[in-house]
Amino acid sequence: SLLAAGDASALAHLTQSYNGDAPLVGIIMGSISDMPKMAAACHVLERSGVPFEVSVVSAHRTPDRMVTYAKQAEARGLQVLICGAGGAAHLPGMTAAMTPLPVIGVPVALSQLDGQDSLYSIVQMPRGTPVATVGINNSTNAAYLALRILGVALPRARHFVAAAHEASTDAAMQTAEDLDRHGWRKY
Ligand code: RP5
Repeated sequence: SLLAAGDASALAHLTQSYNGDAPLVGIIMGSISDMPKMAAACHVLERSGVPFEVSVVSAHRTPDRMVTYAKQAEARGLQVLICGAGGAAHLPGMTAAMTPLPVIGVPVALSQLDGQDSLYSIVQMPRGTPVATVGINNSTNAAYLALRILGVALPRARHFVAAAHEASTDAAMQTAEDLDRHGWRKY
């Protein structure tokens, strides 16, 4: 098990895979307090039908667990990692340093600095060890980016992304029709 002795058993339920098959996407976050912001990624992946797992892994509270997770990720069959962290957000960069898999970072906003600290920590990786960084608290985009990466070789992921984009286009045009009803739209 990836759960180190001493990890709160309350976290155990988070280390599980969804949708039955071996997970292709691994979602990790520095603290259970990140979960409200990371849940959106889980919901997108759940809807896509692409198997994923979610777990709490902290770079400073459980560094050995982070090393184990990152180093075993590829052999365990994961293909993309999503890492959410707040403050001095070193989890995504440290993870990227220990795996060749693509790593997507989600800056989580804490009460200080509005998440700009997390954003800068994650996006400013030195050359050679990139973390694909999405917007502050935007784990939705992290999930869609993971699906786009998987979509290169996985039709199910590609089709889900295309359908989701089509739905967002329909919703935008529906809004435009609302404007038409008022006679406000000129383009
Ligand atoms: C980071 O510290 C976590 O990613 C979280 O965003 C932040 C605060 O953690 P808690 O003190 O709420 O556990 O490592």
